[in-house]
Amino acid sequence: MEEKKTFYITTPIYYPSDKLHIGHTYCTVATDAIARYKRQCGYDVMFLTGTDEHGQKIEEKAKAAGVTPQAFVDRIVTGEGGILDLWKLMNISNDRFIRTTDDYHVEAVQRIFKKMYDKGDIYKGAYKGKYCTPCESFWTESQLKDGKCPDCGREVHDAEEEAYFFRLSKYAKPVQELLESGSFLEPASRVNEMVNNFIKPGLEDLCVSRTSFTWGIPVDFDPGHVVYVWVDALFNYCTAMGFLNDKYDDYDKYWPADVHIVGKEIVRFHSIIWPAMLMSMEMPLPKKVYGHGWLVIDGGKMSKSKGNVVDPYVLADMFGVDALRFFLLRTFPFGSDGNFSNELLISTINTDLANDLGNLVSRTTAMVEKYFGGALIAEREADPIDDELVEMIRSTKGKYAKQMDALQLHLALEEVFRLIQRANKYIDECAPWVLAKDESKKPRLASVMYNLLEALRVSLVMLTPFIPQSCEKAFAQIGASGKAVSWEKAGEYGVLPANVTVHKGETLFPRIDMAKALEELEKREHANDAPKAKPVLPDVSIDEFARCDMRVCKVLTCEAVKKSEKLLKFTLDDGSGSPRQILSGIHKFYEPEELVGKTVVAILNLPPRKMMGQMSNGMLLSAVREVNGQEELHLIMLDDSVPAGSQLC
Ligand code: ME8
Repeated sequence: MEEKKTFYITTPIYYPSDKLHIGHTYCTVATDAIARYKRQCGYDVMFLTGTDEHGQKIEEKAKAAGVTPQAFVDRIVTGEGGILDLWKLMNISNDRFIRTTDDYHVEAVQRIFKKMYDKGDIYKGAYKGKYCTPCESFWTESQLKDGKCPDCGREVHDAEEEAYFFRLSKYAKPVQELLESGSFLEPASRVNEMVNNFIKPGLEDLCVSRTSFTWGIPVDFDPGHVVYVWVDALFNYCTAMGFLNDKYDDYDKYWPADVHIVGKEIVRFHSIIWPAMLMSMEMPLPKKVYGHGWLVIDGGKMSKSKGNVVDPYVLADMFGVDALRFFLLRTFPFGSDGNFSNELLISTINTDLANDLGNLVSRTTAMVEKYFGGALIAEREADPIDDELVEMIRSTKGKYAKQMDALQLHLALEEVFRLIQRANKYIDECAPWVLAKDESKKPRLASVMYNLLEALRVSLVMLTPFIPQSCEKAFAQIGASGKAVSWEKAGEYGVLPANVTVHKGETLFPRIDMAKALEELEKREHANDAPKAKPVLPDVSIDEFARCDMRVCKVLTCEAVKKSEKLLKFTLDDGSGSPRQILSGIHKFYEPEELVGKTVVAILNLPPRKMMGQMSNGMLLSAVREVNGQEELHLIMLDDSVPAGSQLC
C-alpha cells in the first residue's frame, strides 16, 4: 500500500499566564481547520499545540499568587476552564500537546543548548544592563520607568551579568536569503518587514541564558543559568516529535514541519531566530511560517490590562462552538488584522449560517418530505436551468482547495457560500411549489430536489473542517453518508443515490435576536467583572491539616458584646458536655437572635484569646469573599440533623 504523505502543522505554544481569550482561540481554530482539511484530503497529519510554561513572567505571577510556578501553570493548563478544557470545547483536533515543563522536553533542550555551545555558536559573555540593588534585579534600558527601577522606583546603576549568547549575527546572511527566496515566510508582506527592520540594521547576537530568575530550564553545565524562554519554546516543535529524547519517535517522519502558524508579533522569532538556530544545529528548516493578523477591538490588541479581552467560553455558550469557529474564519482575512465586535459575530451567524446555509438545509429537506414523503423518486427530468448549479457543484472544490492550500481560509469559505447562495437562488428560479401542483411535473420536481441535495452535500464536505459537528448533523438530514461525504467525491455530481431519503431534523443555526443577545452578553461580561476568588495557598501536609480540631456545635445562646460594634458572644454545645464560649466579630452580618439554635462549625484548638475582656475559646468558621470592595460573610451552618461534637475531616 502506498504510504500517505505527511503534513505537520503547529500553533504557537501558549503562555499559561492568564485565561486564553478569543484572539488565542482564533489562531488555534484556524490551525485546526487546516489540519482537518489536510486529513480530509488524505494526508497523515500531525497537529501539535501546547503550552510555553517557563520564564520570569510566570515566576512573578506565581509568586504574586502565593503558589509555586508549577502549581500556577498546572491550574491554567489542566485546571477547570483551563487551556485543555478550552481546546476540548472548541473541538480542536490536535494530535499532540506539549508542555515545556515536560521532562523529555527539558532534557532535550539541555542537550540542544550543549550542542550549540560545543559547536561554538553559543558562548559566554556579559549582558549589560541596569541593576537595582535592593531588588537584585537586572533591567534593560527600555524596561525602566522614568529611568528608575520599575519594581520599586529606586535608582538603578550600570551593571553586567554573566550570560550566554547565541551567534545570531553569523546567520544573518543565510537567514536573509531564506526569507527572500521562495515562500518560507507568508504573507509576503512580512518578508520586507523582517529584512528591513531587523536584518538590514544588523543582527546582534542573542542573549540566551538568564541568572536573575530560576523558573526555566537549567543550563546543566553551568548552574545558576536558565535557558532563555524562546530557545526553550521554539524547540518544542522538534522535541514533541522525539528530537533528542525517547518519549516520541516521530521526528524522522514529520520533521521538517510543513507550516508553523503564528501571530504577527512572533514572526520575528519564527522567521529569524528559529531558522538561525536550526542552521546551527544543522537540522532541516520548516517549509513555511505563516504570520496571521490579530483580532483587535477598536483598533487595539486585546489584552488583559486593557480590560478588553473577549471570553470564548461565553461566546461558545451563547452562540455555539461551530458558529464561533465559523465566524472567526469566515470574517477576517487570515493574514490581516480583524476588528472584533459582538454585532459582527451575530450578523455573520444570522446571514451566513441561519439564512444561507441553515435555510437551504431546512427548505430542501422540508420540501423533500412534503412532496415525496422523505424519499426521492428515481425518475428525474433535467432542464438547462440546472446547468449553472451543476457546473458549480463540480467546480467549487478546485477553487476551494486552491484557497485552502494558500491558507486563505476566508476566500475558501467565500467559494462555498457562492455555491450555497446559488442553490438558494435556484429554489426561487425553479419554484418547486408550482411544480408540486402538477403530478406530471414530479420527475422535474425530483430533479430540482436532487440538485439541491447534491449542492448541499459538496458544500458540507467543504464546510466540515470549519463546522464539523454541524456538518455531521446536516449530512444525516440530507441522507448523505460514507463515500458520499468524502473529499474525493466533493467535486462530482450525481453521487447521492437516486432514491435518497432525507430526515428533517433540528434547526442547525437558529436566528439570533441581536438586541436580546447583546443585552445578555453585556450581563455576562459584567458577571465576569466579579472578583475572582483568591489564589490557593501553598500546600499543607495532611498531618498539619489533621491537627486542626474542627467540630460541629449547636448555638445555645448568642448576645452582642457590650461596647463592641462587631463582637457576638456565643455559648456553644460542642458535644463535650460543658458549654464553650466563643467570640466572633460578625455582628455586622447577623443579629444574635437569628443564630440561636443553629448548627455551626468551629475550630476548637486555637489558643484562647481575650477580646473586650472576655475569653474566646476557638473560632467559628465562615465563608468570606470581597465583592465590589465590600466583605461578604456567611457563617457556615449545617443541617440540624448533624449532632454536636461531630468532627470535620
Ligand atoms: O507568543 N489576535 O504565546 P502567547 C490574534 N508563548 N492572535 C492572538 C491575539 C489576538 N488578539 N492575541 C494573542 C506566545 N494571539 C509564545 C509563543 S511559540 C514557540 C511561543 C496569538 O500565549 C499570538 O499572536 O502570548 C500568538 O501567536 C499566540 O496567540 C500565542 O500567544
